[in-house]
Amino acid sequence: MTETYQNWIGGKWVPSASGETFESRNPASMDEVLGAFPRSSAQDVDAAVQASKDAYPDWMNTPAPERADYLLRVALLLEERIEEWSELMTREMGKTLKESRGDIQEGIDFLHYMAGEGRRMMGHTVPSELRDKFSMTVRHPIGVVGLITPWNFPIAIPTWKIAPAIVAGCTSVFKPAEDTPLLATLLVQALEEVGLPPGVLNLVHGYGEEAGAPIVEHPDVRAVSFTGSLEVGRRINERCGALMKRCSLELGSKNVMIVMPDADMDLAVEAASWGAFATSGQRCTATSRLVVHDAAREEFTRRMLERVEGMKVGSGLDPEVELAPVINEEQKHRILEYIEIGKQEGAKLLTGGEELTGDGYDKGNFIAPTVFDDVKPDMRIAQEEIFGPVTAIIRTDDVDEAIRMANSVDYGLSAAIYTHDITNVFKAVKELEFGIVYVNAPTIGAEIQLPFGGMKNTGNGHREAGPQALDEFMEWKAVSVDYSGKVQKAQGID
Ligand code: UN1
Repeated sequence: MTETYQNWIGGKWVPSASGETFESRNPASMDEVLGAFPRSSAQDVDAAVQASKDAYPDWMNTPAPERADYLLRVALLLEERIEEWSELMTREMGKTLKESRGDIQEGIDFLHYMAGEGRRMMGHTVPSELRDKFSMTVRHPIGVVGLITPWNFPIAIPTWKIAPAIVAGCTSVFKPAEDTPLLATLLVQALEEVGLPPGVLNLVHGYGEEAGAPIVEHPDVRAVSFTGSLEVGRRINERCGALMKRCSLELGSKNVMIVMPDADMDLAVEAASWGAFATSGQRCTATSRLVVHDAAREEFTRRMLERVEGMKVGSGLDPEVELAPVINEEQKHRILEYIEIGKQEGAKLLTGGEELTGDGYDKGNFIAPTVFDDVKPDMRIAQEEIFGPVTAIIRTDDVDEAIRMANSVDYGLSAAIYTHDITNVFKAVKELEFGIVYVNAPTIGAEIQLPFGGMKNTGNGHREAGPQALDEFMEWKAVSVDYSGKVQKAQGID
C-alpha cells in the first residue's frame, strides 16, 4: 500500500484542493514507490499564503532568540534521525548513504549556525550629523516568502532557506522538488514536532508550473528564494522583476578544476574523481571541467581513468557503490543526449558514455562514469551544465590560459586549482570569476559557515549560508531618535 502524504497549511495536514496526487519513486529501482503526495495548484498556494500572512504579525514580534530555539530543537531531532533519514534519502533521491548522511549533517550544522543568529542579528549604530539625535540600523523581516528547492540536497538546501527565514521572522510557503517530497515532509514534520507555531512554515507539494509559479505570482509573497536550473531561474527573475519582489537565485554552473604540473597527483586525481562523480555529478558544484596542464596530462589522465573505471555503480544503499543512479528518466535522457553531443563535437570519449543495463540496473537510471578528453573550451559539453556523471578534460600549457579557459563560461559557482606554486595560487584566487574558490581542495564540499553562491549566470548576487544567509530574508531599517525637543533639519539647512 502506498502511503499518502499531505500539505501542511496553517498547522494542519491537508490534501490538495483537487485531491490529486503524484508519486515519488526510487531512482535505483523505479518500481519502488515511496509515497503519494498532493499535486497542488494555485488554490493550495493561496491557502498557504493566507496562513503565512495570518501567522506573520505574531511571528515577527516573537523575540529572535525564541524563534531560533525551534531551530536548535529541530537540529537535535535530526541528529537522532540521521541514520533513518539517510536510508530514506538514498531510496528517494538515489545518492549513496554516506552522501545522504552528509546532506543531513549539512542541514544540522546550518540549523545550529542559524540558531546562533537569533542572538546576534546585529545592526549598527551610526553617528548623526545633528545634536541630540541617535541613529542606528536594525534588521526587519521581509514578510511572507516563497522557498522553492531542488532534489539534489533534499534536507540541506531546504534548511538553507527555511532556517534563515524562520530566524529572520518571516513566514513562508515551501515547495520542495517533486522528486524528493518525502524528505521535505519529514523535515516539516520535525518542525511541527518541536512546536513551530501554525502558519510560520507551510508546505505545498507539487510541480513547478502548477505549484511553484503561483508562489512567484502571488501578490502577498514578498520574496522568492529558488535553487534550480538557469532556465527556470531566468523566468522567476523576470517575473519577480516585473512584480517588484526580491528574488534570490542559486542556479547552474560549469565548475572547473585546474591541474598544474606541480600538483600532488594523488590528491588531484582523488579530488577530480570525487568532485566529478559524487552525487553522480548532480551537484551545482560538480567538477564538470578539468583544465589540465600538458606536463601533468599523461599521468593525470591515466590515473584518473584507473580510478573512475574502478568505481562500482549501483544502488546507493550498497556501501561499496561510489556512483549511484541519476534522479529520473528525463535527466537520464538529457545526460545521454549531452554525451552524444560531446561525441559529435569531436571530443574523445575516454570511458563510460552509456546507460548501464542488465542485472541490477534494469529498474533504475544508471549511467557509467564518463570522461571526455581533448575537449575544446567552446564545445557545448564544456559550456553547458549537464548535471550528470560526465566530466571534460581540456588541455592547456599555461596558467594564464587555464584561468582564461576556466572563466570562459557563463556560470561562476565553484573553481579549484591544484598547485603548490604560491604565485599561481594568488593569481587564481584573484582572477577566477567564481563565488567559491578552492586551492588544493575539490570543487564540492562547501562549508555552511561560508557564503554559498556564484557569479554571472549562477545567480543574481545573493548568497546562501554563511552570515550572508539572513540578507535574503531581511530588510535594513534606518532608525533615528531625536531627543532635542526641536524639529532639526539635516544637510545643514537650519
Ligand atoms: C548544490 O549542489 O546545490 O559544496 C549544493 C557542495 C555541497 C552543496 C552543494 N556542500 O558540494
